[in-house]
Amino acid sequence: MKALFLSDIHYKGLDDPNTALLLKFLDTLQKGDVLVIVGDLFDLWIGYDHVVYAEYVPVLNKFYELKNLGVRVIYVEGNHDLFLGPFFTKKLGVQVLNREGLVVIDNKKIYLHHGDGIDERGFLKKLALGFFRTKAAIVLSRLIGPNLIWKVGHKLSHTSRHYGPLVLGAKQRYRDFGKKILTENNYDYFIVGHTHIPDEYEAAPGKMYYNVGDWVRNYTYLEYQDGRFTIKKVR
Ligand SMILES: [Mn+2]
Repeated sequence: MKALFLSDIHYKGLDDPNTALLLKFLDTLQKGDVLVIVGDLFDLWIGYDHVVYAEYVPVLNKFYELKNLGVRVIYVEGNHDLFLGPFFTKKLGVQVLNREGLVVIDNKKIYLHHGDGIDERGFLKKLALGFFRTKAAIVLSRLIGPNLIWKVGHKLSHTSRHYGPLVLGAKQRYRDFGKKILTENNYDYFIVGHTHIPDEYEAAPGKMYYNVGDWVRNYTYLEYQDGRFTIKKVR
């Protein structure tokens, strides 16, 4: 049994150069394996109960295949992919977590967190990030409709796509955050994304912190196999 952890692919649709790479990667999963999306797999997903974005059909079909194959899929909503349920939960059999939550894989207690909200500076940014996860945001997205969301959302996402150097000290603050969660609770692992910077850190004896990285610059993922975690490169 293996578990693969992916984060911040920021998949944009059929013209995305990572399309073949992503589909091939998902094909490596076998019955009994676990796939964990640590958020922002999609560059834009604001979910509706019965409508999906046409550009994502091949990837969604892959999720459907994984369900039928007997792969357990866990999806932590990021700040670019929101309101995945009930399509993902009911139709694709995916366990969806709203930004963070505890899962048990191979008897190990793993706390998953997309990573937004840990190091955001400024009141307005915090307020905006918080708002996106509320019921009011769902109602608003229903009013706006998927066509306009796709058009405007992608424009906004592109302009915010300049992943500059991390705010000074952010790497340490992420580690500190993970360490706090790990030491205050009886968890074994803290796994996060969002910064796009892969990282590995022993927060306390036997308690590990991992940042999964991204497929924008680093092309990394985290693999769990035979009781060991390893950060690997997809290409
Ligand atoms: Mn993110």
